[in-house]
Parts: sequence; C-alpha cells; structure tokens
Amino acid sequence: MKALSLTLLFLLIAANEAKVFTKCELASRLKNEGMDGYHDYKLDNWICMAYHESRYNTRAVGPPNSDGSRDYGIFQINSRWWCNNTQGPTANGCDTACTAFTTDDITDDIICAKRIVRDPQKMDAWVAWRNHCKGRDLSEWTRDCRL
Ligand SMILES: *[C@@H]1O[C@H](CO)[C@@H](O)[C@H](O)[C@H]1NC(C)=O
Ligand SMILES: [Ca+2]
Repeated sequence: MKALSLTLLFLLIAANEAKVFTKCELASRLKNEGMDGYHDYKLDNWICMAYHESRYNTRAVGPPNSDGSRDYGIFQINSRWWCNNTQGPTANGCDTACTAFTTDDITDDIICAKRIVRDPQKMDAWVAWRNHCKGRDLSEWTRDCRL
C-alpha cells in the first residue's frame, strides 16, 4: 500500500509539472540538436513557431481541429498525420503515440519536427509559423540568447 501511494503521489506530481521552456533555453536545446539551419530554416524560425504554437509549453494539447484531429506538445504535432492518439485515422508518420509529445523530454518532438519539415510543405505545415513568422525578420527571437 505504501508503495502504491508513493507511486500515485509521484504520478500526481508528474502530471502537474508542465515544463514550459524559456525562449533561450529552447533556443539552446534546438541549436544543440542541429536545428539551426535544418532544411534551411534558421533557429529563429523554430523559436518563433514554437512560441506561436504552444508558448513553449511541453504539455500543450490543442482543441479539436475541423477534421477531429488534435495537436500535441511544444510543436503542436498533429494526430491526423504524425502521431497516434487512438481516436481517429492517422498516417502516424512519426510512428509515435501523441502522448509522447506532451512530456517534458522533447527529444522525440524534435525528431518528429525534423521529419515534418522534410516533407514538401516544409515549415508551412505549421499554420502559426505561416501566419506569424514566415517571411519576417525573425532575428529578435534569438538575439538576446547566449548560444
Ligand atoms: C494506433 O494505436 C492503436 C492502439 O495502440 C493501434 O491499435 C493502431 O493500430 C495504431 N494506429 C497506427 C496507424 O499506428
Ligand atoms: Ca516527449
């Protein structure tokens, strides 16, 4: 019983611990993962996209899209095409459970984002990037970070 209650306590704590990156913390992590210039997108594109998609919140789950799919995690990865939330048809292009994209370890999110940007749509896959970042001067997004 003691072990069980400790487990439950841990789960409750874990569930409440939504990791929200700071801008520069995320910039540093993505740079280390080779995303600065990945498929010709400089780092500031990724930072601007993540801000407008999730506000850097690793636990973000979007409301249902018009096709019933949802978007998961810091990069708001879509369940119709890239991950499996077991709630509808999915191409599951990243071969990952959508819940994996709402943990505070963003390693798998990064791997999937790289996969997404290798598709012909490239970063246009992210509506928030298209609406808020595409074609703009994005240098301010990383200017005050020590990278
Ligand atoms: C999605 O997950 C469910 C439950 O594990 C599984 O039955 C289904 O085959 C998966 N779909 C795809 C496309 O991976
Ligand atoms: Ca994850």
